[in-house]
Amino acid sequence: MGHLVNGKWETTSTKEVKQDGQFVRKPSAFRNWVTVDGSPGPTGTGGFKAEVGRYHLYVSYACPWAHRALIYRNILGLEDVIDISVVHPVNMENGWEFADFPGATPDAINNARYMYQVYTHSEPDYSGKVTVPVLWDRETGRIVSNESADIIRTIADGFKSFASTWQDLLPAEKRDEIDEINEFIYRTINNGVYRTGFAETQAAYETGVGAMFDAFGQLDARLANNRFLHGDRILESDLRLFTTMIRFEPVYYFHFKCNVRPLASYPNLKRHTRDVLNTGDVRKTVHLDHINTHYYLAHRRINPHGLIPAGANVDLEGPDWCAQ
Ligand SMILES: N[C@@H](CCC(=O)N[C@@H](CS)C(=O)NCC(=O)O)C(=O)O
Repeated sequence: MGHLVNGKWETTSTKEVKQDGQFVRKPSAFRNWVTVDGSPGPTGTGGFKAEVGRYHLYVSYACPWAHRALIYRNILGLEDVIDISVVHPVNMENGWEFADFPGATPDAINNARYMYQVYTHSEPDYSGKVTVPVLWDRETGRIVSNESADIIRTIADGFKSFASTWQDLLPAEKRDEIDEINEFIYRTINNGVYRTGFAETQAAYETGVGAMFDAFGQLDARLANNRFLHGDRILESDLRLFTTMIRFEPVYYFHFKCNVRPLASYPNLKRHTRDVLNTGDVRKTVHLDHINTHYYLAHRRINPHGLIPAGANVDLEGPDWCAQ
């Protein structure tokens, strides 16, 4: 995976592994918000007023961070308000590409071949990583945000009046609790799977995998008496947990060596993942073919021959994963 340097694509990978072998994710570069009246959000500049048909999401169906944005668009009923372009699941030396694959699309806005060209359309001398999701503004021809944690909040807040099935996924009285558990889940699970899978020393791997399975134990206990993380209603942290957990059996357990225990041995966590999958149309946002193709074919450093293991073809339509 390459990156941009002063608007030029370089195929050498950005080093995200520290000397002690730990994977550390770089922060996102575009941090603006779409708001009801175009006033600035918690970070960034203003000027992005919520309007129907003005904003566009660039996503990969494989990516757990982009998946957050897709779930929000789906669960809040914003499919006719924010349209999407979907990249090919395998990002190699040229990064994410718009190319033929079932469910992938051309770039509907910039007609780019590569995602890095979308970034340079917005900022011609951009330096840094080229990631998805990206929230794009047609009117200014700029990237609003490439940070999924912000994108989901801006979608829920800014577009409330256009959402056909809006629900409060971040109630004010739960916000501190949600921020706290989000941080814990990000560190140990959402990013924890990458920390474990991309570790380059035994010690870094063991730190990552240990923290992750500790967290699974804690969440499984928390979910013993609660359907969702904060009670009987699905909220933001449930959706953020879900995008990692739905990839756990097919991918992370084997590919990222997260195999201390199978998901099925955490009955409440497994049930939670199944419940979220069967909430509304969330199931429609899960594309296992993109997920398996991406992880097993793009990460050649850890899977040099690009083979997809047989067990990755989890039957999400089977009794194990259907509403019970
Ligand atoms: N903090 C970002 C992370 C996004 C991210 O890392 N996306 C991955 C795909 S799963 C990506 O595009 N990686 C390409 C690269 O690192 O070059 C977010 O949550 O939006």
